[in-house]
Amino acid sequence: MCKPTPVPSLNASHSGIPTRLEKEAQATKEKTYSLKTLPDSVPRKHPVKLPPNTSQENFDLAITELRKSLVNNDAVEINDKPLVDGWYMEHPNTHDAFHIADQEKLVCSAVAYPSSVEEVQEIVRWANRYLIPIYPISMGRNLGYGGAAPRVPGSVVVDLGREMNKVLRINGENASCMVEPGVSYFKLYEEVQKSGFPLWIDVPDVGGGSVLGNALDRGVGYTPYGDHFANHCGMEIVLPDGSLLRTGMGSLPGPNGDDNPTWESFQHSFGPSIDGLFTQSNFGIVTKMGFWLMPATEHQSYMITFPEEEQFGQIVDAIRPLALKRVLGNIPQLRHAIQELAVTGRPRTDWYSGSGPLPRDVVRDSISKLPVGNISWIFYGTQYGDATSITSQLSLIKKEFAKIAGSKFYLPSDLPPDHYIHSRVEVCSGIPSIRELSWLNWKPNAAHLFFSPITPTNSSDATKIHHLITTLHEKWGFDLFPTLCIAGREIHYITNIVYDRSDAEEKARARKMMKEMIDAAAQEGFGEYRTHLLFADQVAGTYDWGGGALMRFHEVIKDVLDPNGILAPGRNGIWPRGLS
Ligand code: EUG
Repeated sequence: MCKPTPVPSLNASHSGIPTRLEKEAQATKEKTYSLKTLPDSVPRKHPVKLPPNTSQENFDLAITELRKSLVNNDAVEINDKPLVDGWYMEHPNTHDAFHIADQEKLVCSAVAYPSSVEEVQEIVRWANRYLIPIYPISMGRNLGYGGAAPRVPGSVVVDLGREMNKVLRINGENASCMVEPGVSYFKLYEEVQKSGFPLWIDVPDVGGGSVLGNALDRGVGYTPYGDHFANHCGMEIVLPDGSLLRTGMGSLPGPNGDDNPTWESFQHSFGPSIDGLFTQSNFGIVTKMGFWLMPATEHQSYMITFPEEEQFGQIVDAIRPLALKRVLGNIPQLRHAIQELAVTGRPRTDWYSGSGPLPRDVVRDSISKLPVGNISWIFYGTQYGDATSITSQLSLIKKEFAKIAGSKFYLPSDLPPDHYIHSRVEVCSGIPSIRELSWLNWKPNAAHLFFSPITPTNSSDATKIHHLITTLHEKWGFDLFPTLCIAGREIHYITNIVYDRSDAEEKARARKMMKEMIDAAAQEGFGEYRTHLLFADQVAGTYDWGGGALMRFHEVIKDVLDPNGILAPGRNGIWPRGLS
């Protein structure tokens, strides 16, 4: 394939790469492109996808009016050009870059770029006048869960991030910040460094996402502040009627018209706590959000390997008490050996030329040649605090895991400089990275889809869901890439399904496997914490205790706040009256 263009820098674009990672990003992109067989774009099969029940004439009228009400000349773009999947750092806002269905299935009709909260309000009022569904995105990097794509094809995507991307303030004393939707982890990190305050941000596995958007989807990271929603403080929201709301202490006006001085200090206000209503929902557009930052500290990452596949339950049971007692410093990850192969960035054909899933003996032979040797599971943890407490924590942790036969403990200094653990050191101390993208070289034109059930932290439940997922991966012919984020009481069991975007048959198989996993898991009482747009209805349908009491509650709120059903209809399975 052709040589890829330079990766946009953070100086030039809100969604770009910081200077410190420019070389690595370019090399990663070039490697991925070297495996690409798909052209950058193909001619569109269909004309512009219009919003539902909207004639071309009304659409043109509506767009003309929208253009007039927004200040920037290029504030509205019609989605009529060829669709370009791009690359992680140049992701599209026109469709799902990781299209698990046809590339043209989930497309918007147009993209609007508001440059202020007032313009967001204008857009919402406009949508109500023309009954055109709008779909807000912060950065649109929700890859594996639908990217920037709207649930209802033909919606107008409201790309908040391009123009609204400021870190509004960083408070060094309060250890907090207030951000707009277009602030990525990369950007917040740079801004905190510039501020000079000794503070950390918390980052997920890859750093290109929106801090605000990730928290609204209830994403996680890997410092002690890893629960992103739990560490938010204060929101500003444009409601579906165009009115503006501030939650928490932001609802109490500050002196002289200033923002309330405790907005980023206390999460609640007086009366019900409503912030959660704006996560994984379609009840409002969040335009500002506060976050707590962690005081920088000493830290020590480590890795523990386990030789046997069957030790899985034992590992889970060893983690639980350590996590419950908060001996473990962060939400650790437990990964399967096959990830150790994938995260090297080498394609699967380097290890195996067959078509089905990698046979276990091939994984064993391959992993045996890597520095960790013949192992089945790898645990990545990090401890925090002063050197003395880290030492005492580590001795407790080592003692517990040493009870598992054949386990081995490593510090980063025990492993070669190109080992993945060094990227874990960064992620677990709040430095955003792109190393995790290496997985995307596993197959040509690779994309991924997450299956993300929650299980209690105990060996019998965790083993049950692990077997269910393993069996269905074998049945449908996919390599199993489990990454488990293990807390004291629950596990986010993240399954990374990697597929070739050029292969319609493989994509259909991945969709069928996903459907079957969702149903089979629900029958055993397991549900997903988050899912791709295309599976939202099915997942929402599994949370049906009491004859669907929860969804009825969501729908009552939806219809009161958004009687015209213009805001992200169908998001997380919540449909407005008359559209389900
Ligand atoms: C990961 C973790 C997630 C998620 C998607 C991916 C990690 C991948 C804990 O949540 O939703 C390595």
